[in-house]
Amino acid sequence: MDQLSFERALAGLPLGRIQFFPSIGSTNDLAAQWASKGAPDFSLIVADEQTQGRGRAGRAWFTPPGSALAFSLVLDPQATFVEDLPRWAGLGGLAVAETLASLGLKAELKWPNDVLLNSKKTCGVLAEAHWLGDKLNALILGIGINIASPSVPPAEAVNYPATCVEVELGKAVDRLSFLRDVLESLIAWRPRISSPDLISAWEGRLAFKGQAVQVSSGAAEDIRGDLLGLDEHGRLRLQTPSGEVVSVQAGEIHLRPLIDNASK
Ligand code: BT5
Repeated sequence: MDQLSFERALAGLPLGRIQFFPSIGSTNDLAAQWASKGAPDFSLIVADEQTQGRGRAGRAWFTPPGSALAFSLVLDPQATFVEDLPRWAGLGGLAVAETLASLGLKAELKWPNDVLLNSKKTCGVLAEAHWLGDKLNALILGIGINIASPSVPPAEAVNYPATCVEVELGKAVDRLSFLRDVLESLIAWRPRISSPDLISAWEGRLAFKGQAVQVSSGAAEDIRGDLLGLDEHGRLRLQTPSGEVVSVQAGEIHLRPLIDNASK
């Protein structure tokens, strides 16, 4: 992997600038610095290895060299309302799920930001708002995808079972063409970021739909209920045992089907 191979593989896509790093701390951190300096819309930072890859709330994201895709896009927020920020993580997950579907794999989206294959996590999305003063300047959309088996962290290092695309597909996958397909899907969906279509497509691939789940935020009390779907902002809709329908904000939230004893 090098800068030239990315430029060739992504030729013709309406991207901003592309920067490739053999090894970097976190592509999201560098993308945020780039956004402050006025990176053009749809600029891409991609790394073969991350030494400080991040998940939500400072959790670590494992990206060893030679086996994963780790990249961040600097996106013009296009007048997104703040309450619609959860939609961006949905956009990232949807693009990865569509790419997996084109390979014949059934991916499910575990709200708010994971892509599951065979009930195991194969991709995480980290969407971060970048503010300049009180202006939403950019959206940093970071996506990490486990492609080959060395990218799968050891079981004791993860809080949810993990897998990778090649194990689930049973054959080798070209990382560059996978990235191109994800970007094509993102490019196609981005103009519809505020549309009901995005929510329906996301909801159509939602994991645990109709099942009893528990959502915990660490700070607030856990909420239990049947997972109904998404509301118009991309928040999770649950029906609690009392029959009340509540919307849960994205953030420090973990989701578990109640029939599964896994704990996060
Ligand atoms: C996420 O956070 O899943 C978002 C991950 C986003 C990573 C991308 S890579 C490019 C860009 N640059 C960055 O620095 N980040 C983004 P969260 O839902 O908080 O899940 C984090 C948890 O997933 C960790 O605490 C581990 O338990 C688990 N984990 C870490 N690495 C993993 C991997 N490679 N595969 C599966 N699970 C992993």
